[in-house]
Amino acid sequence: MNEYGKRVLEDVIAKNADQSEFIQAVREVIDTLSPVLDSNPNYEQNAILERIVVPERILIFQVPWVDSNNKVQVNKGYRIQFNSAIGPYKGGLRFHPSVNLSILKFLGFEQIFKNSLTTLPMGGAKGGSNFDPKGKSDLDVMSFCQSFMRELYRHIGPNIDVPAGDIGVGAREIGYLFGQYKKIVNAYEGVLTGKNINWGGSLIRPQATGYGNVYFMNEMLKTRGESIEGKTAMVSGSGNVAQYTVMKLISMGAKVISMSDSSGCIIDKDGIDLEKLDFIMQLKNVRRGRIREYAEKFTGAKYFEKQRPWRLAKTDIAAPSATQNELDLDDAKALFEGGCFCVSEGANMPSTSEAVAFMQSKNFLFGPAKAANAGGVATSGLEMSQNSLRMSWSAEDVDAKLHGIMQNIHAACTSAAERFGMKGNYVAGANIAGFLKVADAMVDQGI
Ligand code: NDP
Ligand code: 2IT
Repeated sequence: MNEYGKRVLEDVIAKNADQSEFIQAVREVIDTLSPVLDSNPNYEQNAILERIVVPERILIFQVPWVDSNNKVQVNKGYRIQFNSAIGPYKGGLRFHPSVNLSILKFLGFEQIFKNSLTTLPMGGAKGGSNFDPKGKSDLDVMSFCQSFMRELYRHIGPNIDVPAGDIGVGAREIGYLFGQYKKIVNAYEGVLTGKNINWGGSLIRPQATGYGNVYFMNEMLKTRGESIEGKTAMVSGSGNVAQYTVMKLISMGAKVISMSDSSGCIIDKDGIDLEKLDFIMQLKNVRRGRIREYAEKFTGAKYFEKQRPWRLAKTDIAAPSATQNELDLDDAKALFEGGCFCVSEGANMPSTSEAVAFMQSKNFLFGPAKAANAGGVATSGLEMSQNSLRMSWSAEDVDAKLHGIMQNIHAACTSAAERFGMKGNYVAGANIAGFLKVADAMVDQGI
């Protein structure tokens, strides 16, 4: 590892010893940047690494709200404004009981490079709360969102910081957050993305992360003369990203055999078709039920409590689309044994470092999250443009732009990896291509 990189990494580890996810994300980036740092002493002279690993601003605030039993509840709210070198802060909000500083810092850090890869002018941010929307009534969720926004509004704005969804934050939550922001600032502006299409959202934004990941996967497969058509595919998760990943995989001719939630997973050897996917979308988006019900409804499918899909069947390709570190070394080994050769990350950092190293050693086509799932935030960027223009583009238009962006990201990763002697390494390619644009902007803008 480059000496400068090593020094900064050691400092990050020493100062954030309890933040394992954040350290995991920083280690991977600094590790792959070695050849860039070797050939550009300018970055060390400008302390670019020291500055890029520290958020420009961290906001932590109290979120008190009254639940439907008239009981006062208190949650913790966060917004990490990580880097604004190439545009206003941009990134999702996650509502999940596991949310803490380490998880939000890893997500915000990765968002810097992901947003840079999209080629759109967006800095990196992430936020959220340890609030758990699961099992809560719409009124409880609204009450929480309103309180969350009562503090957050003063720190965000269409040219300052534009939050969006992530785990536990979908169209419902964005609606309540937007409604409260609008009331407080008395302005109708594009301060959040992922809005409903009827009041300022972009067509294809709900589909974008999943569709984008499949477009990216297809680009990787093309480099080996392969395609999605006829492949068996495994997907994890059953939320926004997973649903539209499955939809696009089906439409491109794959047979998808798995999905999951935080309670367990289903394997359907007959394949999940569009009708079965519609059942899942109703189940998850409307009834907010558990994936277990899928196996009760469709004979031929089996439910595995507290398990992840990777070791339970053979597959050609896989798209982990639930959460971080959900695919470990043993999972990667099982995938390899089963003939899998392509993994594209829909979720953020779903593969452990050991799993990534193993898959790369076996010559997998491995699409890292920063590149593979960038279609979501890219389409958020397109939503921001439409809001600024006071226009809305057709679904075909947005989908074509998304497809083009994913092809460009694939090309940028490929050429950056090649330029620095790591041909075929999409992890290095994504980190380097994402970093260069941000680092050069930081140098240009001074301290
Ligand atoms: P959703 O909340 O819509 O869905 C999350 C899914 O993952 C659910 O099926 C959920 O299960 C499952 N899940 C959540 N946490 C865990 C856990 N700890 N263990 C096992 N399963 C879990 O979120 P999204 O689909 O939006 O997000 C999924 C991933 O994609 C995240 O990593 C997110 O950061 C990433 N991502 C999202 C983007 C977006 O635009 N939404 C863009 C880019 C990346 P359950 O139903 O039980 O809660
Ligand atoms: O991880 C991500 O890229 C997201 N959750 C989407 C962020 C966004 O601003 O659309």
